[in-house]
Amino acid sequence: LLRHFGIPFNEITIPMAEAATRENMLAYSPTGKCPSLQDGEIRIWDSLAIIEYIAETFPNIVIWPKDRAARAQARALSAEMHSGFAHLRGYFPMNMRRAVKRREPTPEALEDVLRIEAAFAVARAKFGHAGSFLFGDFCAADAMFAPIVNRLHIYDVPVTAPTRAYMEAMMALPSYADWRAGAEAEAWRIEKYETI
Ligand SMILES: N[C@@H](CCC(=O)N[C@@H](CS)C(=O)NCC(=O)O)C(=O)O
Repeated sequence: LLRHFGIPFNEITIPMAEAATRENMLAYSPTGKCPSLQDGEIRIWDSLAIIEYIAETFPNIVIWPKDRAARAQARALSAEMHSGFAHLRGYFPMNMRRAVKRREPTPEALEDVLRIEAAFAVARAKFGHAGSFLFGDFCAADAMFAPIVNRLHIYDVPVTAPTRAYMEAMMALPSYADWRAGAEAEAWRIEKYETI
C-alpha cells in the first residue's frame, strides 16, 4: 500500500522461521508478528490498523474509495479478508517466488475461493467500472487482497475470467513487481513452503 501510493518508509526485514525470529519481531511488534509500522512514538502492529492510520495521515491520498457506499463495502471486504479465509490461507501459503504449479484445493479452501470470487464480482459490478480494481482505482481493499492474488496465481487455482483479469491487473502494478523482486532477492528459504 505504501509503495503503491509512493509514501516513503524504511523497511526492516526480519527473516522468519529462525531461532531468533520471535525475539526480533517482539522488538518491533508486541504480538511478535509483522507488519508493524513505527511513526515517531506511534506504533501500529496490525495491517488493517496501519492502513487506517495511513489513510488518516494522508487524507489527500485516496486510500479508501471516496464514495461512502463504496468505502463501506471496501472496509467490509478488507475486514472479511483480515479475519477470514483461514482454509485458503492455511492450505495455500503465500510465496512470491514459487513457480506456478497446480495444487488442487481442498473442499474447504475451494469454498473460500468461491466466496472471494463472489465478493470480487459484487464489488466490481457495483463500484469497479472506472478501473481494473475492486472499486475502480487501486485502494486499500486491493492491498488487503494482494497476498490472495499471489496464492491464486502460484497454485494455479481455477478462477473465472473476471477474477483472472483482476489478478493480472494487480500483478502488473509496479508496486507488485517491486514486492516480487524483493522476494527474489532474499537469500532465506523456508523449506516447508518450498516443497508444497
Ligand atoms: N493480524 C495480523 C496478522 C499478522 C500475521 O499473522 N503475520 C504473520 C506473517 S503474515 C507473522 O508475522 N508471523 C510470524 C511468524 O510466523 O513467526 C495483521 O494482519 O497484521
